[in-house]
Amino acid sequence: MQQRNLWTVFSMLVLASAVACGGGSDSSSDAPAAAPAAPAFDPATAGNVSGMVMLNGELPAAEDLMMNSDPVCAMSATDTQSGTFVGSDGHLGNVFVYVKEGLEGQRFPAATGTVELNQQGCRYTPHVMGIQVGQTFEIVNSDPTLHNIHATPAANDEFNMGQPIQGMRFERTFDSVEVMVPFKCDVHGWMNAYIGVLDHPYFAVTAADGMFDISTLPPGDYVIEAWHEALGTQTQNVSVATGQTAEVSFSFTAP
Ligand SMILES: [Cu+2]
Repeated sequence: MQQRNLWTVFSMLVLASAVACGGGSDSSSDAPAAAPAAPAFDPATAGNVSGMVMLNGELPAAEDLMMNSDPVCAMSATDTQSGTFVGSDGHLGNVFVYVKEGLEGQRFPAATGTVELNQQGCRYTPHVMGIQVGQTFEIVNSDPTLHNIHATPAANDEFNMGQPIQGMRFERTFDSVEVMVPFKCDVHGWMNAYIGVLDHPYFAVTAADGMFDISTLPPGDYVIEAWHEALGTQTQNVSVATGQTAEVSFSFTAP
């Protein structure tokens, strides 16, 4: 009992000294000057960018992935089509569209919601996605087989981890802007995915109809880039005005 009281007193002393130190450092005149805060962005002044990614020519037939090397995959996969060429009626999906230039000097806190890269049916879902620097994303194995997730970034830290058991999950973040971070599975050579890492939340991935929306942008002049894993990148300049939606379209040529 006596020992417990001593611990209580000790804990209070530690707490008190921590508070005192915290308060003292603020008033120190030797403290380095903090970086100037970026001007606060008022969402009431925002505008939007929306548009479409088109494909000139015929959409290549989706590659039918051969999953025979893993009987679990061969038996359970419901979708065996590669995600590289997805689209309909001249529109292109799985294109990462984002603000490449124009937001320099502005700070946007990382989104707090966790996004998921799922391994399901021996494919990655989604095939293309975006996150912010510092934002947590979760890698999940939904299959009753071993996946080995291998990120091969250029600007961020590489990692390579096995998930042998269905239901396993782990969390990761990236520290640097990178478009795009490739992912592959070292067990199943057909599995690949791409994650765009940005220091702002202004990105989208086109669905099969090629449409995208990037909303609540500060007014300004921007370079918008569209990235496709096989067809490369294209850029467009756009001016965003308060309360307006600027239309932008991209057109890739089929291989
Ligand atoms: Cu795998």
